[in-house]
Amino acid sequence: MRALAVVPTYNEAENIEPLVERILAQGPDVEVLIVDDGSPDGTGEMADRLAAQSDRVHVLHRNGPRGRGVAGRDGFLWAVQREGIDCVIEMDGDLSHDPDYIPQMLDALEDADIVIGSRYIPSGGSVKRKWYRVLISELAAIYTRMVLGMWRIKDPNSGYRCFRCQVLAAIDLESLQSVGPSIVSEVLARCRGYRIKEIPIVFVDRVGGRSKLHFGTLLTTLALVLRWRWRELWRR
Ligand SMILES: Nc1nc2c(ncn2[C@@H]2O[C@H](COP(=O)(O)OP(=O)(O)OP(=O)(O)O)[C@@H](O)[C@H]2O)c(=O)[nH]1
Ligand SMILES: [Mg+2]
Repeated sequence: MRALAVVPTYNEAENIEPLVERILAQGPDVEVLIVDDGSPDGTGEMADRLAAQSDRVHVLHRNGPRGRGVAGRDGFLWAVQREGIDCVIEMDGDLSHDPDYIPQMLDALEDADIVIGSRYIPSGGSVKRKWYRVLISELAAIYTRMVLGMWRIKDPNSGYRCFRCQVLAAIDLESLQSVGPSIVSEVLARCRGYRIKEIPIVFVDRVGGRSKLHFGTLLTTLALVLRWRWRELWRR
């Protein structure tokens, strides 16, 4: 199975090289697309250098308004338009998502359409995270499961996931509205009806670089989840 890891980056200069190296080490059928929003710290230029060294590394430089959501969407669009990609792995560029889980994700995709790397099933978890961040994340997961009516999925806000390309091609990526990290739950909400499986992952809090997630962004995300669900029910 040919897999493409889509990694949105903004100021990940400290992380990008080891991350790409570790993704490529997962096997010859694994490629990586870095979607950079003109990072002032030079992440985009580093990505270009890595792409010059390996034909399994690709870079998409975005112009215009930046955001984790729009960058992720453009990465997915790039993947579905490219010939020969069977599945897309979505992951962060800060090494919080360990590339060593990729083979397990691809195995799990044999009898699923989407595989979620889950912190909230047995053997999953978070390390080096401050207790209040873990608590907020757990509460946000319960909220999202409840509002979306996807109670079976324990970690709906995990940004470490793998999709069969057909799924991404079918969910009308162009019409996604999220600019920021709410893209994760917006995409999931559109995947109702597909075979979704979770595998345990241990999330490691970022060591290098700085978080771009603010409390306000989190609140906006929770409000958006409610809005999408409301619209979905209204249309029925
Ligand atoms: N292209 C692009 N990527 C972004 C943008 N904002 C964040 N990212 C990337 O999205 C991923 C997740 O962002 P983080 O800042 O780590 O947010 P988080 O993982 O939710 O929060 P932390 O736990 O604090 O790290 C990282 O790879 C970021 O570099 C953006 O505006 N544009
Ligand atoms: Mg992070």
